[in-house]
Amino acid sequence: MNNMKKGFIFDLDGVIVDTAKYHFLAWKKLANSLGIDFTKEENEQLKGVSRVRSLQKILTWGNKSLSSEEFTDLMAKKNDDYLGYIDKMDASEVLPDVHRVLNYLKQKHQPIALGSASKNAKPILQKVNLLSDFDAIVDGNDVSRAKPDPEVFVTAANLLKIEPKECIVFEDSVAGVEAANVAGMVSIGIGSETVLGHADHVFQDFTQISEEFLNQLINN
Ligand code: B16
Ligand code: MG
Repeated sequence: MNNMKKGFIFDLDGVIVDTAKYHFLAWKKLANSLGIDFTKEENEQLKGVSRVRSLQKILTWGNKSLSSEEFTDLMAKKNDDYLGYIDKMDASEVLPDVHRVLNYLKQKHQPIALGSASKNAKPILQKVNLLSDFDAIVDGNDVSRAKPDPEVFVTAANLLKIEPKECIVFEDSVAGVEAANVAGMVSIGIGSETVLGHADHVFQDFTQISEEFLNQLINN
């Protein structure tokens, strides 16, 4: 049976494009300027969480407190630095086999949404030429509660008019997999099994995701 419709929701950073590495570079530079350092492991906690929450975490790690003015200035500084990387992006930065998976789902008439914490999601999709591939886009400008709260994915499901339990989420972050699980959706971790062991399925990247597996998701 191929006439069933599921809601396929994709995270952006670290799933569609490897902007996670740019967030890391920009946060690291900012933290270092404050005399704070953090590890790759700690960086996992910054993935999928909002800009505000990320800076709060970094300040906690460095045992530092700032005035609200300084806090706002630093967030702007980090974003400017990050946008410098984004500006140079083009379609070649779409991660391997993302086009194949999106095209297959489209061919099977499956609704597709973006569910990202990033306030820069739309300009990034535009840069890599994927803006028109999504039936719905929910990003950091549309939600008030950051992952692991499920708001971003539940909002995407509503826009697609698909029940949350009929939705499948592709996520690279600990917080995002947790959000999908809380929403009652099928969670697919993209990355390492060690980090994303709480997902229903984990794949290193989209090259590992077969059409057979996608058919199972559609038909189950
Ligand atoms: P921005 P995702 C998230 O995007 C990133 O993983 C996270 O590292 C970042 O802090 C957050 O977006 C906010 O991004 O500063 O661009 O608004 O993974 O949910 O697509
Ligand atoms: Mg992500």
